[in-house]
Amino acid sequence: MKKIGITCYPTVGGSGIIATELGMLMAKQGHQIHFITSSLPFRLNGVHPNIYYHEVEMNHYPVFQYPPFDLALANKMAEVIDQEKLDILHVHYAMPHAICAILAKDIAKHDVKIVTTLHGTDITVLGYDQSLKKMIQHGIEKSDAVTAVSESLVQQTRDMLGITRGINVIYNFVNEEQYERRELPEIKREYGIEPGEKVLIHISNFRKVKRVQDVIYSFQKVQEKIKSKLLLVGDGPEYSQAYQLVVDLGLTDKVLFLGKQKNVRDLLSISDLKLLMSEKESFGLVLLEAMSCKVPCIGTDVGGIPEVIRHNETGYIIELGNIEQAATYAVKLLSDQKLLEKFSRNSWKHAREHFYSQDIVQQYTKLYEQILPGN
Ligand code: GMT
Repeated sequence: MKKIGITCYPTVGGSGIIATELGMLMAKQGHQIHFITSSLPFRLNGVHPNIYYHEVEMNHYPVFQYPPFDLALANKMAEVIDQEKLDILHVHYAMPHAICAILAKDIAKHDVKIVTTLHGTDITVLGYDQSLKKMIQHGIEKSDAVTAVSESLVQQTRDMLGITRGINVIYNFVNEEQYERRELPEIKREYGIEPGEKVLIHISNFRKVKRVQDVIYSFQKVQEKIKSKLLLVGDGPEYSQAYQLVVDLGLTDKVLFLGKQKNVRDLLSISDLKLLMSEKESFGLVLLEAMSCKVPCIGTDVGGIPEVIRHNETGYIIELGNIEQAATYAVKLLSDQKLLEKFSRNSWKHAREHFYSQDIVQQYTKLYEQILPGN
């Protein structure tokens, strides 16, 4: 049994989901898990005797223009390392979590090993920022082990930050029990989806990098040829622009803005095809969620997306911004029921064979064992 601390962003997002699911699976295997976060991770919904939650509390003093949250986090980490005698502190995101962990290790009396998982935004966005670059490099160099969620992210980390140390690729996974397709004709009816109508879906946090507009333009072309609807799930900075575009294109009766949704599985269960047309994406967890629910995907030739979608087998890879190409592939797939069913089966199989949760958890535990004393 190992004692493992986990720090992640506890709010919605793929990295928070992975960190929490990993903690829950490890707790089931008998490890003791200590979440150290600013609020309860949103996926941490069940109770388990091996799971503990340590909240980082902040006092607000008028002398500080900005409350020093990162320092409070490092302080809390140090406290938990000593009190609980943690073996491993696994942090998700180099910035700021790896830095906080290094500081905490320095402060704590008990020896702990730091594992940092890179999820993408810390490298592909923050890595450009000169005011943070050295800090991110330091976090990566000083961790006892570093993992990244795709080969592409490893390469980008090397290219952008000049990192030469070993980085292990450990792919993302989904909770298979949760992401299992169900037959839900009543939900289709409730959303006004007519029998025979195809459903396309896009799920994201509507950040600029997700290029939701490309999804809408592609759908515009698809619906000219195939009776279909588009579900847009999520919310974020580009939401209003996306909404306005749908109005301008006269597609309001065919595009459903569903906002943030907790039960993504049921929405995927009524979908035929998923579109992810991002300009940056280290992995694209939503693709795996879709594939696990037997939904084929079309994604851009960007970051880790081609490591998740098998072109011409589980979906299609298109050039970034190539709306025409996306629409052509979507029409090809949606107009051929046999092909669609084949891609749907392939997607499920690919998800189970290459991203199976138990295999991924084992890769993490093996890594922990490698860096712990006595190995
Ligand atoms: O994509 C986002 O905006 C959220 C971000 C996160 O922190 O969850 O996602 C990153 O980590 C996910 C989990 O590893 C990956 O699936 C996403 O591809 C990655 N996002 C980017 O690289 C833009």
